[in-house]
Amino acid sequence: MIDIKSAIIFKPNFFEKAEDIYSLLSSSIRWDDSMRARKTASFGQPYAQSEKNRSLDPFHPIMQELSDQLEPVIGFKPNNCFLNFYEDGKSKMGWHADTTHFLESETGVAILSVGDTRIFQIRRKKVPTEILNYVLTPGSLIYMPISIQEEWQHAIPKVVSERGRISLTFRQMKTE
Ligand SMILES: O=C(O)CCC(=O)C(=O)O
Repeated sequence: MIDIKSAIIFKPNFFEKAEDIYSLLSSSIRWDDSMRARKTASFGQPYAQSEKNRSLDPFHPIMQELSDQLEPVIGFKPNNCFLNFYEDGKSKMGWHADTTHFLESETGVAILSVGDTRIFQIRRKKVPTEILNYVLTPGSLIYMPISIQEEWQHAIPKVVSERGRISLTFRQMKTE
């Protein structure tokens, strides 16, 4: 069984200028608003099945800068940056585990936060009352290795807030 607390990397103050990055991304990205729960955007190597047949924009310079900062901490070079824009506290992400077969082995997902603070919850699939809470303040990093996805789910619940949050999620997708 995986020791979840040591598998996860959590750094509340990982990067600077989170407020500037939030302003830049919220105003300058072409957001996909086809989903009700939140807006999304994807850069680099295609991420979702629906993106496989089109080429995405390369990383914005700020994504590249953050990716370079992540590399020594997570041990691999991300090639996709998938953004989630939660415009206010009603916007959320439900319980799920990530699909891992399209990720390079021995990698995972690194999540950087800008904007308003949200709680990141992780629960054991077999014991859903066993929940860990991580407070994702602006400038924070949380990293989940692939290995936890089989036994654990995660979610971003609704909160009471008028303010928005953007997560920048970095992955290394298989390229063939
Ligand atoms: O926005 C977040 O922090 C959650 C991202 C997430 O759950 C995911 O990428 O699987």
